[in-house]
Amino acid sequence: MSMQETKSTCPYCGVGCGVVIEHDGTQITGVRGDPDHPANFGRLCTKGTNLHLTATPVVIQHQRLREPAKRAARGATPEVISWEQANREIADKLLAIRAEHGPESIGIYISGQLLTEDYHAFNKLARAVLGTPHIDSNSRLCMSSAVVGYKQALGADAPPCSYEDIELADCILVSGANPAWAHPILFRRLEAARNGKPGHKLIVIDPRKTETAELADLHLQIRPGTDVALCHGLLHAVIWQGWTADKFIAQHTEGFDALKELVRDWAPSRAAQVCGVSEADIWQAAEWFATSPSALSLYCQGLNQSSSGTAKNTALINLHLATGQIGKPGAGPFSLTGQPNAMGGRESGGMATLLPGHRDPAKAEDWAEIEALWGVPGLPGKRGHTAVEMFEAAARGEIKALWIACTNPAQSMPDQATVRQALERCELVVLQEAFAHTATAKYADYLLPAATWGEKEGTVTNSERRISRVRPAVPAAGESRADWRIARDIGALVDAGLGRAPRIAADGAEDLWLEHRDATRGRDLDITGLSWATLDADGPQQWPYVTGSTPRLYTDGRFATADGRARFITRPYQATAETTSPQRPFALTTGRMRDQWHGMSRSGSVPKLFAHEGRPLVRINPGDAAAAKLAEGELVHVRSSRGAVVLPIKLDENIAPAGADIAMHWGDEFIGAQLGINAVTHGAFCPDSKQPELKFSAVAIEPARLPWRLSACAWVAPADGPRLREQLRALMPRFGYAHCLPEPAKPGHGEQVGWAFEAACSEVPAPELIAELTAVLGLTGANVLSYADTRRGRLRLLRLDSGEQQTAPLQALLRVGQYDEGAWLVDLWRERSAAAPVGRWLLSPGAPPTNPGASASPQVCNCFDVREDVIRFTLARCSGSPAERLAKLQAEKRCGTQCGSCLPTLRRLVATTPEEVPA
Ligand SMILES: Nc1nc2c(c(=O)[nH]1)N[C@H]1C(S)=C(S)[C@@H](COP(=O)(O)OP(=O)(O)OC[C@H]3O[C@@H](n4cnc5c(=O)[nH]c(N)nc54)[C@H](O)[C@@H]3O)O[C@H]1N2
Ligand SMILES: Nc1nc2c(c(=O)[nH]1)N[C@H]1C(S)=C(S)[C@@H](COP(=O)(O)OP(=O)(O)OC[C@H]3O[C@@H](n4cnc5c(=O)[nH]c(N)nc54)[C@H](O)[C@@H]3O)O[C@H]1N2
Ligand code: SF4
Ligand SMILES: [Mo]
Repeated sequence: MSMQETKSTCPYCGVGCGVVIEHDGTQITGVRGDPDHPANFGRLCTKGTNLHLTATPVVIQHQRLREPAKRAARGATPEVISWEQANREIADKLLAIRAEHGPESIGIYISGQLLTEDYHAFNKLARAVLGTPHIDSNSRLCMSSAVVGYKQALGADAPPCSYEDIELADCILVSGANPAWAHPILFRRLEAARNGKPGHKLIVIDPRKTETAELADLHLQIRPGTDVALCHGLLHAVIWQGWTADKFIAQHTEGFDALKELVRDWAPSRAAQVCGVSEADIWQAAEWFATSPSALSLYCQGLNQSSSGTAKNTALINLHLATGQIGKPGAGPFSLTGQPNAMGGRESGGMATLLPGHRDPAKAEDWAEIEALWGVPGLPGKRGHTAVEMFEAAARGEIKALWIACTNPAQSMPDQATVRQALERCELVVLQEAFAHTATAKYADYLLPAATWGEKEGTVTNSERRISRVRPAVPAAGESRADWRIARDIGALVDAGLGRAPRIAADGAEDLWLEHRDATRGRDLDITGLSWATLDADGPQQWPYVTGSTPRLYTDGRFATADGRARFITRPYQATAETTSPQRPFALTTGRMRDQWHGMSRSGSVPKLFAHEGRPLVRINPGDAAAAKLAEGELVHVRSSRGAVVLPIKLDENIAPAGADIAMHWGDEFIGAQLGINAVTHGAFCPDSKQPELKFSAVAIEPARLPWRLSACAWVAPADGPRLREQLRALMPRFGYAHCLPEPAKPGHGEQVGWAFEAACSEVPAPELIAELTAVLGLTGANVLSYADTRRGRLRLLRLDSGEQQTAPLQALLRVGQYDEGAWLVDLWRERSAAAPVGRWLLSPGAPPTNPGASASPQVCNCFDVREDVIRFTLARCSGSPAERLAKLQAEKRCGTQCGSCLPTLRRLVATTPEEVPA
């Protein structure tokens, strides 16, 4: 078939980049940035650039969920069933549970990665069809503090800014966000904007020294959780210096006097002490923010995921209001959205604390309006359980049925012990998923295959309120169906069972969107002037859209409150829900890796995305490690009062003393720890937003004492990869520590995929385990080299690649030993270095004096596979200013010239690699 192109959006982050999908009508073959899309103008980050690799035939066949399936009993292997059977049985079970325990025994848990049309269908399914108020979304873990912050201060949940404000701002304050990794295309825009603007100021507030902080003129490395104290200190400085916008305050705001009263006690000296930063830095930040012609703030989970998440948001908005840095080009409080359509979920009201069109379930008149719009009387009339509350209610046995779509709560929710208990206790767990192997899938009674990126039709809204069309390029994989359709079809059977006409009548994405559009009439997000045809013809548009797109809100100083005045919110600083103690002295934060997405169901299907810092680790400050006598690479228990994970230690200067950091991505798909990283975190949440404090847990970090190490690795043909992965993964729970990760293919070795299984245990692994691994790796027969020292528990089984003996690398290996004994073989395998030169070491204890695999230097540029050692070597010969040296490096090695995700690292390497002056 001929090549075709379809415009859509990237399914990862809330930047909402436009993509052009290249395909032949049946298979996706490539992807590139959409040059016409105003979010990215053709650029994509590493994750977006590799999207087509998540839709290859091998991934579709082995990693997608393609057919409806049912478990006869918990723990049993799911059996494929027809859609008809699945829909009928699920509807019957929901009806039975509803009849016996009432509608409130059903909970729906959905996702900011659904399209607006899916959200709308699920909202009706919950509130109109099933009659339960309990519908919430993973946006509760993500954006709810931002939502409530905006509503309290400005009157509506509406980010007032546009991406172009990044180019227009004179001062940018990034707080609790690491856009260099989490919103890379916006960070590219920020970098470019700074280049063109002498005197531009960038302030970063983050307890970690991130790649975002590296670019900053001023990094306030605060103690985690102290943002409110810092903002109060900044405001105190602003007032003291007379930098307040008095006319603006008088004309357009309410409540400044009460706030002034509160921040009087927050002199920068006191804030500096509480936050652990210098007083001078607070004065400096206040000056830049208040006196720059325009100041923009960008913020994300460092503020939102907190037991005072709303107060952190409003304290920052207070600064904007007090200085008049809002409603004008280049200024305003700009909440970065996490997921691609968290905004759409907020607009369509698919959450426990929201109703369609930014309405409020606490208001009877808002319910009445929705009843009229939907033509359904008797909607639940109250707010339902939010995410943490919903799983707690299920764990208590109050919620009997959970229908989960497009999210992986057994990985991403805090306090996994409670979440797992909830999933186990429910009578019915329905999971609607695009990928087959998520942590939650193990608990599902019914698995419903969802169509996903490249296959779905609808709309999404990005961080700047911009609505884009999502378009299908290829047919849905296998039997998978659009999310809205699955909800609608089961909803229709429930309605029939209750003897009434279907309450979700829409047939198709556009129909659903039109219903959603109606709910916005006369509201702050009114899009009644926008049509599907306009979106198709004119491209993405920003709401509100009555007569046209709206790039910026509140330009006339009128806010979305009843009286048009913004509110200063007066909230005292409060410490985190948990605090560190001598028993648990480390403040653990969790966040994102640059090249992976959440539970990695999609991004983890691309081996090359593991090349950048893709290992499970806990990072701590080298000083703390020395004091606790912990060495790099040592396995430790990271333990909170709720649970523990075992991980290798990484010493990292960028982590403050008494801090610790683990990427949020590690769950039981990739590491052996059954409950994953969120075994450790807790469900304490902000009282206003109900968003849990995922950014702070008090933990102990102690040696794990697992001296026996085992590595099992093999390169295989792509079609054999999934089998190998599944067999290795199945063995992970049998070790004290284990991970199983794909190894990016090496140039010149074709399409082979590698899987590396590394594990540790307290005693010599049992012979049965060794026998199982030997079989999984096929390490039997005449061509296997073996060495065993049973007395010392050492074992090596090796097979070389076929071909030229002198150059053949290791194809597969199994090694057992204490600690690092024989670990060099894994480097040799990974780098595909010739084994012959170290031949005599292969089967004897110890390591060769120089290990041909050990030179492996970390990958920096993912697009062109350029490594750190090559970059340093090249830079040593590049002269000139930092910018000139970077340009020369890029001209020679091309690193950082495509997606640009590695630019922050390249700049650091330029700064730390001196030019070698010829002798
Ligand atoms: N590569 C990648 N990008 C993503 C995602 C992904 O999975 N991978 N997910 C997307 C989603 S859903 C989201 S929500 C966003 C999240 O985007 P971000 O919020 O930018 O990312 P995080 O790494 O979660 O956290 C940001 C920073 O908060 C800091 N922090 C921790 N505690 C505090 C504190 O008390 N105060 C302050 N000021 N800072 C603190 C952390 O050190 C961290 O650097 O990323 C989106 N983009
Ligand atoms: N410790 C810790 N935990 C965190 C966070 C943190 O910073 N630290 N961050 C929190 C935040 S901000 C977020 S947003 C959450 C994210 O947490 P999750 O929502 O659990 O993350 P994902 O892995 O993106 O889950 C989305 C699932 O939907 C599936 N999917 C993809 N496309 C489709 C589709 O079209 N239809 C359907 N039905 N399924 C699809 C994917 O395979 C994937 O399993 O994690 C939260 N958890
Ligand atoms: S910044 Fe990257 S992950 Fe986010 S939408 Fe753009 S390409 Fe996708
Ligand atoms: Mo998120």
